[in-house]
Amino acid sequence: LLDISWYTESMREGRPVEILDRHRLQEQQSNKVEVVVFSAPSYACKRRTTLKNHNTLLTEALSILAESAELNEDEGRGVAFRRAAAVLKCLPKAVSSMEQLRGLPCLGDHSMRVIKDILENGASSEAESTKQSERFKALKVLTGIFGVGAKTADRWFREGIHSLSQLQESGHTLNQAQQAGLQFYDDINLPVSKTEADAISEIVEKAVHAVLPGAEITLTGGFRRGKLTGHDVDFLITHPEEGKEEGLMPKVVSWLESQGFLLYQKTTRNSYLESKDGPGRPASNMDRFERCLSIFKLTKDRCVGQKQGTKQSATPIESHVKTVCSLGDPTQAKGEGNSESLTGSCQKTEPNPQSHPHPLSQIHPSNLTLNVLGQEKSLDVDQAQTSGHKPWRAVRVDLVVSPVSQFAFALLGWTGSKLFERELRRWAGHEKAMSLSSHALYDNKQSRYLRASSEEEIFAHLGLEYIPPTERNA
Ligand code: DCT
Ligand code: MG
Repeated sequence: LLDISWYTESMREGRPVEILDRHRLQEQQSNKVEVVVFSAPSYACKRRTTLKNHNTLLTEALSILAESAELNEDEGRGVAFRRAAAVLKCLPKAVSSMEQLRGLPCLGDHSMRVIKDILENGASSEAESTKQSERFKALKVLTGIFGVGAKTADRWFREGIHSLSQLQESGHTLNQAQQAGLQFYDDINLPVSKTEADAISEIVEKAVHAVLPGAEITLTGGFRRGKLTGHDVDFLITHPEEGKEEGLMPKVVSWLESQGFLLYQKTTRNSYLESKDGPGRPASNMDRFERCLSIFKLTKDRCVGQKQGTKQSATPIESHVKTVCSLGDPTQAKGEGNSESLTGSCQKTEPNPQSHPHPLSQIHPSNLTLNVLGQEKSLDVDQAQTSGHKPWRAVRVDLVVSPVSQFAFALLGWTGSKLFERELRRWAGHEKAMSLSSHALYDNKQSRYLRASSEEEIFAHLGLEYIPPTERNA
């Protein structure tokens, strides 16, 4: 077999392929082990990456290092580790020797060292010590708060804040998102299941169709790629008639609010104008649609009922409304703005007054304030975390509205994975002199926008073979 240190040394000096091939030939001639050498295109958007990963030990270690780099705001290093992990994710088999990797792109010295450590010792000492480090652990806890990014977490960490309780004791003023993030911390850090995503889909569909019949809703993000869990649920909304989608988000949001489905929401208006913004800012496109970052209140019976196939007598929407109603006293919410519409909708849609008392009636009274649609500030984390008993959970939901003319770009952009998207844009820019965003594709050579009404057309414009969503899990 090959001498690994000789091999990595050669790799580092950038002269290995020919020599190695000759070496391998000699091996084969002398009837030694035949080595499967992997190869793959260097752009992740040219690879088919399903959820079947044969190298989880390697990719998990590299992902920890990527995460750590990202938490330290070292984007370059983060991307390098993400690329290394991604190339291993698409391999048809588990890697068993360093030699098999020599045909693969995206594996730098550092990633190679990590892989070698795992192949030789069963684990990466660097990934392990990163996981154990006080800084990494604290930054993970702090960025687990919705609305807290790496920068804020780092500032707090340097002030000696390493935990949620230290944050609460610190007296820092939190913005609304962060307050909600803290209040629903446990739920938000609990993976969302596909069943729960489907239940949310039903609610979103109901809301959208109530305010704009004919509008179309698509589940995007990880769930569209076939993932069974996610950290949130992402939706893209459009209407087949251009312009009909304008002003849709505020209406959807107030419908959802009136039904008691929102614990928190922040809507940002569409700020993309083709003529004005042009193709020049493709990387900063993610927040330029009409977009709503929200936290949904999902009653558990909706999902339990679906899972066990024992559908409740009430429709899902009705049973949710019932739950909200069973909180009873609307004066609880007085002065918080949403109580009136909440009560009103309850009275209208209460489906079955004879039904069993809802389990919510057993909940501790202090939790009732949670019903006030995220406006209530009195709860602390401990109180919010009586989640064992509460019959609902908080779920992060992202809603995006796109005009139908941009829909294909938005769909491609919001399906992910993040690395797949990054690589698509890199391919477009570096190989095709085009700028791809979630709004449009601009051809710099022809100085014009390339239209598309499907993802397939965009891949074709980019000169790429079409990769379906389930194979974009890079
Ligand atoms: N996206 C992107 N660049 C970003 C953020 C998001 O390209 N900076 C795209 C890719 C995925 C999609 O938006 C949804 O984002 P997430 O929900 O963060 O990703 P996900 O793949 O859905 O992950 P999860 O399953 O954990 O929700
Ligand atoms: Mg998602």
